[in-house]
Amino acid sequence: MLDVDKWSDYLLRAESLQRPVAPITDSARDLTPAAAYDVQARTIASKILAGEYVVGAKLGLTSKAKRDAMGVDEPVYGVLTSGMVLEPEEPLDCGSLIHPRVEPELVFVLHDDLAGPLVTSYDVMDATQWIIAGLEVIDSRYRGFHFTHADVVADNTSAARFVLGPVRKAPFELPDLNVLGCNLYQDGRISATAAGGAIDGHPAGAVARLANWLGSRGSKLRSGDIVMSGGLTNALAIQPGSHVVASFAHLGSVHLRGV
Ligand code: OOG
Ligand code: MG
Repeated sequence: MLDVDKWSDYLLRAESLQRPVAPITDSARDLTPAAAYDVQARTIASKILAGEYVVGAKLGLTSKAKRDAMGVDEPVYGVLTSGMVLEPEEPLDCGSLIHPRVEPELVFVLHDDLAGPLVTSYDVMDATQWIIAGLEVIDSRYRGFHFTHADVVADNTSAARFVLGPVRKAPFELPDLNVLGCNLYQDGRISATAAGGAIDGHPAGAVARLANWLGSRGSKLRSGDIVMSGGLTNALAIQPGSHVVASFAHLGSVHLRGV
């Protein structure tokens, strides 16, 4: 049996000391996906004991761009907590992180619970109050962002910070999310472009898969949850002095400045 507490503490220590560690699977070859989600849950429980609270959920590796970049070919699910929230215009303190990267995401804010099984993308759109542009800051606790699927699950899918853009739109105010475009800029230069269709099977389909997966574990997405549907493009490294902007059709621009 995997020592869940030990490996969760291993990752929590890497996070608090900002010192990256070797993948768990280097030593614990028996880290199954199920055990990896147990490690993740233990890490979230520790953060809650320390005063944080859950604000939503995230999907990762839902786009081909991200899966190809990270060398992991299956989506992952993680938990968003209050300690990850950056206020608009709040700079990113790079010194509090290991090797942060930033990626543009379509974010869903729910006004109804979504409990699997059988949740469809239509159910997701019905349960969505707002769609918002977001930038997610990921910060793998593993050296060089090298990990297997199970490792990144245990590491709460590299979740570190996120910021939401200034514009909220109800789903009916937007075109099909598959054709909603995003330009990603670093220091004033275009870095990548994508549309919502970069997320496999539609961004709402990805959220539906998350709701169904949570349902299979006796859990659900809740009214008020913030749900990040996954990086549309590969992530950009951010350092003190760098400035990342994601400019979305209909949803305005979301900025992040590294300090
Ligand atoms: C894993 C997290 C992936 C996304 O949106 O694809 C993720 C990583 O790339 O470190 O958040
Ligand atoms: Mg992400």
